[in-house]
This record gives sequence, structure tokens and C-alpha cells, in this order.
Amino acid sequence: MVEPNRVLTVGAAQLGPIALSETRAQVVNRLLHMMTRAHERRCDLVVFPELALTSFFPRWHFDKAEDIDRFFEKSMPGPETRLLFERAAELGIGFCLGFAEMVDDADGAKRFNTSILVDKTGVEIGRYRKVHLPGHADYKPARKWQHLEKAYFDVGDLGFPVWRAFDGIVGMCICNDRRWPETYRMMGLQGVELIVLGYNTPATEPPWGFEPTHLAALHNNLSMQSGAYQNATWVVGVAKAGREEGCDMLGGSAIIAPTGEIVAQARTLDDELIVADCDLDACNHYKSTVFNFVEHRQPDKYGLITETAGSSGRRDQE
Ligand code: CDV
Repeated sequence: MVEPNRVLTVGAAQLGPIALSETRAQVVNRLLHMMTRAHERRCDLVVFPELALTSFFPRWHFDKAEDIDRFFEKSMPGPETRLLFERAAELGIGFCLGFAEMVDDADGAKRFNTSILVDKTGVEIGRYRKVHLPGHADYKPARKWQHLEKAYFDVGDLGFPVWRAFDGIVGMCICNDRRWPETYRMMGLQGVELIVLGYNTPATEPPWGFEPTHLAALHNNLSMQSGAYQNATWVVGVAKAGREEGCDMLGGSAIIAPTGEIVAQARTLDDELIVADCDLDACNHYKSTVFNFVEHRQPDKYGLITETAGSSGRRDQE
């Protein structure tokens, strides 16, 4: 008997700019609106960008701890974000959300650039903390825009796990992570079938100097398309786009098939939902042929993660 295909309808909820003056409640309302639209388009899962609850604050230098702390969530769900979880459960839709996370542990407060995966009942399945923090740790007064991720965040301490969820194997990464092949490969070695990620990418002024927008867009697509193809996985990349507080941010949110083809891409720099039916079984072809890692790599030399998603309690949704 032929098993029915595992088709997951995924929405990429690109956000336009978020002003510094926007309150959490206002932003959460925008997200709720996008979530409802995704539900109307029959999405199983809607993906929001990196740091989706605030303006991209690492572009500014703040001296005082309280000026930085106001961008961070001390609990998730918290008082303002709880609505997202409740609405997701009501609608029966999963979501992925990027936010700034503050954790108190024995060594004091830690701050992470985090994303969570939430199931259709409004329960968190998994959490990822950004590993590749770009930019610089010191204030650079000569620069028009700072990129102080290295000052405001700790390096993620959870690795690149994957989870059995949405009838497939799902992983997350965040923004700059998408430029690094090992991000995808770490998850590819665990059999990932869908990688969801959000990004905040300046259209012309990355921390490494001026870059014309066509190159920023090229590198965005190139990284995500090759990550998808070389690991035979779907990739959903979601931007915070448009002119945010005077800084132009790249759009181009995309849903990419395991062939490396872009099957849906945002056309605006605003709040925009793109949707695609992602057949997770479409990963099988390349996973069992050209990118059959067991057959064609040398696991004894280069490692093969044999523990598959779900074999540990933490990763297993079922
Ligand atoms: N938020 C990011 O991680 N942005 C980085 C760069 C441009 C600073 C990115 O790789 O898009």
C-alpha cells in the first residue's frame, strides 16, 4: 500500500518594519492577524522572523542595562505573548517565533537570540538559540548602524537539534546561521525534512561593509537554496523587511524545496504571507540517492549522527 504523502502547508509570515515605539501588544496584534490569515489559507504551521516582537535593537548602542533589557522576554509565553499560544490552539495551527530571551541561572542572567517551535495545541515543542552571532561586541561610533549581537547575546548553548513534529523532522536556525553550511549539515545528519528560520538582514549595510542589495538578495537565496539541496530538506526563510527606523532591510522571504528550487517568494517589503504545500516525502529522493549520507560520506572520518529525532525525550513530540 502506498502511504499518503506527508504534505505540510507552511506559511512564511514576513513582517514589515517594527518601529521602536511599537508596544509588544501592538506587535502581537500584527502577528495574530498574520496567524489568522495563515489559518484561512489552511496552513499547518506559520513561521515568523527573527526577533519578531521588537525593532532590530542590535543596530543601536545602549549603555544602560534597563535600556537593553526591555527588548527581552523573561518568560515565554509571557503576559503579552500568551495570546499567540491561545490563538494557535484555538485555530489548530503551529508556529515558529523568534524573540530575545533572558534566562536567570546560577551564573547570573544569560541572553539569547532564540526561536521556538509551537505545536497545534499551543504547546512548545522545541527551542533553538542562535549559534552564529554576527557583528561586533564593541561600540563603533563611526558606523551609521551598529550590529551589537555579540554584545547583547550569549552564544546559543543548545546545538542544532531536530524534533519529530508536524508528521516530519523539523529543525530551526536563525538568520546568520543560514550562511554556514554546517548549520544545515548538523540537522541534515539527523534526517531533517524542514528547517525554519527568520532573518533581519540589512539591504545595503551589513556589518562587513557596503553591499549592493542585489548581492544581499543573491547571498540570501544562495545560502538557503544550497542548504536545502545539499541536505534534501525544505527550508523556510522569513524576513523582517523594509525601512525600519531609517535602516533598509532585505525582504525576499522564501519557501525552498529539497531540489533547491524556490517555490514561493515574497514580493513586498511589508507584512506579507506566502504559502506553499511542502511534501515532506519529496525529501526522500535525494536523501536516498545523491545525498545518501550513509552510502556516500565517510562517517568514520567525518561523523554521522545516528541518533534520530525523537530518540531522546527532549526532542520527541510524540
Ligand atoms: N541578524 C543577522 O544575523 N544578520 C546577519 C548580518 C547581515 C548581520 C545576516 O547574516 O543576515
